[in-house]
This record gives sequence, C-alpha cells and structure tokens, in this order.
Amino acid sequence: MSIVETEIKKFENGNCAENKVFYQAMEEVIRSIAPLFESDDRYKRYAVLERLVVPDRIFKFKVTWMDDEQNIQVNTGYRVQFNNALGPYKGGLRFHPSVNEGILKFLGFEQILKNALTGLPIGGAKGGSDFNPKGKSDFEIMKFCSAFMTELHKYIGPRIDIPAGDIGVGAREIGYLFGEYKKITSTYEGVLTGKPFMFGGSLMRPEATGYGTVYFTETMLEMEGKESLEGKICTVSGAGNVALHTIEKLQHLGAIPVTCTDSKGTIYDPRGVDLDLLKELKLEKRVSLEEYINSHQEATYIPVSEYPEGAHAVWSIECYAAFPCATQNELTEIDAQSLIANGCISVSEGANMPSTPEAIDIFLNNKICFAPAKAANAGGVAVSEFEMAQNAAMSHWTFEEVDERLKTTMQQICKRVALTAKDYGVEGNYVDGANIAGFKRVADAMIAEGI
Ligand code: NDP
Ligand code: 2IT
Repeated sequence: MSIVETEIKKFENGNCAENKVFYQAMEEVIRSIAPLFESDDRYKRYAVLERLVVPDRIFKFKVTWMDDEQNIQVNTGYRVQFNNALGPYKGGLRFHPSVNEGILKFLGFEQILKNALTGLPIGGAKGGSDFNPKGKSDFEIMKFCSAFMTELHKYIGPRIDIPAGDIGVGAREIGYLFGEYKKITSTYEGVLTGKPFMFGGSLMRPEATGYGTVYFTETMLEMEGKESLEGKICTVSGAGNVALHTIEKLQHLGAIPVTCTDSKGTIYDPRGVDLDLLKELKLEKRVSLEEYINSHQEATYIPVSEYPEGAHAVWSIECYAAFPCATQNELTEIDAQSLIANGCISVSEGANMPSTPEAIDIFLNNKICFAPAKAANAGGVAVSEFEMAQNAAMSHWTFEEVDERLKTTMQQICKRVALTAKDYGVEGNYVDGANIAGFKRVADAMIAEGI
C-alpha cells in the first residue's frame, strides 16, 4: 500500500455523510503532501498529519432568539478552533441552513493552510450557525447575532480567536456581533474583522477576497505565459461579497464578466454584467437575481430547475477565464468538460473548494491554469490580518495602502505556490504547490513548538 493510501485509510474510519466535505478537503491535501513525507521522516516521527487533521477543540452551542412574531426560535452555533501553531485562531463565520460540524471542519482545515500561505501570523478556525438569514428582518438578524455572541464571546479574543464573515455574514452581521461583544465585555478591541470602517474596520476588507482572486489570476497567467485578462470574456458564479468584487476588479482590468448566479438561477448578460444593478439587487434590496432581467431584456435568466442534474448553466458559457465564487462543489466533472470545450484556459477559485476532485483532475490533465481556493481567495483573510494590525496600533491605513499590500501578498502567494510545485517536480500544478507550501509552514511550526 502506498504512503498516500495508508494515510487516507487511517482517516476513513468513522467517516459519515456529514464529514464528506471534510474528507474531500483532507484527501486532496494528503495526496499532495506525499512527497514531503517520503523526503523528510520528521513529519511522520512527530505525527504531524494525525495532529493536524483533528481540531484543537469544537464548541457547539444552542442559540435561542425571538422572531418578529414573538415566536421563540432555536438554532445551533459552532466554533471550530482548528490549529494555532502560527498565530491566533482565525477564520470566518457562516450563517446558512446547510451548516453542520462537517462543513465547518472542512472550512477550518482549509483555513489553516490558506492562512499559512499568506505568510502572516494567523492560525485556522471556522464557525457559524444553521440560522437562515434569508427573508429575515433587520431586527431579526440583530437579535440572532446578539444571541449567538452571548455564547461565542466566551471562546474568542484578539489574541485567542478572531472570527470574520463568510456566507451569510457581512459587515452588517459583524457590526451587530461586535456591538454585543462590546456590551458583554465592556471592552473595545479587535476581536472580529470585517467590521464597518466607522468603528475599526479596514478599508478594502469588503473588496479584498474578490480583488485578491483577480490579482492572483493576473500573476498566474503572466507566470504561465498566457494572455492577460484585458478584453477577455470571463464567467463568474455567485452574487455575494466575493463574486461582486471579482466582477468589479475584472471590469477595472478591462475584462468582460458576463455572468453571475445565486442559489435559484444564472444571469447571462453578453454585453457584460451591470455591476451597479447587481449591487442594488443583492446588497440593498436583497432579492433574487431574476429581477435583473426586468432592467436588461437582452440578458438571459436560467433558473436552476431548467438545468440537468450535475451540471450548471454558468459553466456552459464560452469564456477565457472562469471564477467560481459561490459555494463548495458547484463546479462538477461535466462543468469542467464544458468549460474546456468552450475555450476556457484558466479557472480561479474565489469560493472555498468550489470544484469537485473530478473537475480538478480534468483541469490539471488538460493543462488549464488552475488556482486553488486556499491560494486564490487568501486575500480576504490577509486583509483581515491587516485589520488586526491596524486595530492593535489604533490606526488606519489608506485604501491605496491596503490595496498595494493586498496585491503584493497575492503575487507572493502565487510565486511561492508555483516555485514549490517546481521544487517538488510538479511544475504548473498549483494544487500540490499550495498544499505543500501551506502544510510545510504549519508542520515546521508544530514540530518546533513540541508536542
Ligand atoms: P455571500 O453570502 O456574500 O454570497 C454567497 C453567494 O453564493 C450568494 O450569491 C448565494 O446565493 C450563493 N450561494 C450560497 N450557497 C449556495 C448554494 N448552496 N448553492 C448555490 N448558490 C449558493 O458569501 P461570500 O461571497 O462571502 O462567500 C462565497 C464563497 O467565498 C464561499 O465559499 C466562502 O466560503 C468563500 N470565501 C469568502 C470570503 C469572504 O471574505 N467573504 C473569503 C474567502 C472565501 P443566495 O443569495 O441565493 O443564497
Ligand atoms: O474563507 C475565508 O478565508 C473567509 N471567510 C475569511 C476569513 C477571515 O478571517 O477573514
């Protein structure tokens, strides 16, 4: 049995449906890092992998709150503190009905390696709740956030664990969470990132993940000798924080993003997405994308129900570069094949693990420039760390300063990943490069800190 098979077998015991995505994330990493284990026996001697795949601790708690009709509602809250070898636990909070321990373990595990790749002193964590923010009033969101923080505050702190946003959690929710933390502890400190600018948020944090993904892609295309994004048709999925700012940066660079999606359907606007309208629909009105075509008759709306199982309309559209920015496993084997058939040469993951393992294999076998999530979307958490630094110094950096640092960070990550892949004999494979570079940094810290 190969070293990879032996390691994977160890973790398969106890596998259950809830852990499926966690095992998916873990298997990919174990496969990538096999050469490291073969070349350096310290990793085995110190049982680094066995220690890394088990979270340091998981908090699971009840969140009780009252809706606008005065009904009492009960949800489950979580915080998975995965690994703090490199710095305090750091990672977002997701509010979505699908949230469970397995999803948060997958996200927390990815976060450890992503944060390591930034080169910044941050460990990995993730949290959230099965609370569904959709259709809730502003007061209900506020009440839920307060109830959630009533429990969460016990486990976090600016040098312990610093949550931020993710799906369903943006500046509004972080504001309410921060307000409650301050009330409970009577302390004003940088315990959350992604705060509104007026009370300690960093400029550019809302833009950071999307902009960062595009900066990474620019660098990757240049390093791989491909044409730049200028003038090129791009497809983007999602219509949330990451998608909107990916579209925005693509437009800054003269590219033409022609799609966006939400959980109900896809918009295809061949003349280029109307970003102002999209922001109005999604950030202000918080309504379905279907409304886009009321203002743009030349655009097409394709409801999810009209598309065959296992495929997604957004990936059937001709493009030069694709940017999956919605959620995990939203780009399948069938989607990968149709992207390639339609001339796509580059795929960059703005979302966390949006491509299935089969889709990734197809991209790598066809020499598509493939930027994996933990490298390509690390700009969000990098600017979160910049926010922590600004809070600690009670200062503010300008938009230009943060943007410049973000750009440099993404270029450095891209180069580190590409060079690592080359060093380990898998040139051009950014998946292995990212996993090896991220793992090595955390593993070496764990060994240096003792057991
Ligand atoms: P938002 O909540 O702002 O937006 C999420 C978008 O994805 C919405 O358009 C939503 O549609 C869609 N979506 C969510 N779940 C599903 C689903 N199950 N099926 C289809 N569509 C879905 O979240 P973000 O933009 O912040 O996050 C998007 C992705 O990026 C996630 O994978 C997140 O983990 C990742 N990410 C986020 C970072 C950040 O800084 N925010 C940093 C790094 C990664 P609808 O509104 O209809 O639900
Ligand atoms: O997946 C991610 O990197 C995030 N949701 C952002 C985490 C953070 O702490 O800013």
